[in-house]
Amino acid sequence: MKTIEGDLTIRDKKIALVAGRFNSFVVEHLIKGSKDTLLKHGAEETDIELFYVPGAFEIPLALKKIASSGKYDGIVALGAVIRGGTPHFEYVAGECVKGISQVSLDSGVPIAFGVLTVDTIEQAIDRAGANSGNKGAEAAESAIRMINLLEQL
Ligand code: INI
Repeated sequence: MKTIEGDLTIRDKKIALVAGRFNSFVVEHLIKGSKDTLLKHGAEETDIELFYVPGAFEIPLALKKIASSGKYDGIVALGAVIRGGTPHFEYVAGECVKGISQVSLDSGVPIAFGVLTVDTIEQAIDRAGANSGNKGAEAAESAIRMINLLEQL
C-alpha cells in the first residue's frame, strides 16, 4: 500500500497567523506555541505574519481576505472562546468554526483550527500550554502537514 502524508518540515512557505484579541491572556500563549513550532520545523521569522482581529467571531472574514490574497501557503487560526458566563458562547464558537471550515474549503488554502472552545478559564489555560499541550502548537503542526500533503495531491 502506498501511503501519502505531509511531513513536518517547512521551508520557503508563507504562513499567516490570525488571532482573536478576546481572552488575549490565553491567546498570546497560543500565538507563541504556534510561532515556536513553525520556527522549530524550519520556517524563518520573516515567513510568518500575525494578523489580529477583535475576537473569534471576526476570524473567518479576515481569513477570507487573507486566503484569497494568494500570498500564503497556509494559515493558523487562533482564539479562545470560553463559555463561563457568556450567553452567546454558542453563537461565537459556532460561527467561528463554521466560517473557518468554509473559507478553507472555498479557498483551497489549508487553515488549521487553533481556536479553543472550552467551558472554563482553567481549561483554556491548560490547553494553552499549561497542562494539556498547546493547541496553537498543535494547529501549527497541522498546517505544516496539510501544506505538504496538498502539494502532493
Ligand atoms: N470572542 C472570543 O474570541 N472569545 C470569547 O469567549 C468571546 N465571548 O465570550 O464573548 C468573544 N466574543 C467577542 C466576539 O468574538 C466578537 O469580537 C464580538 O461579538 C464583536 O463582533
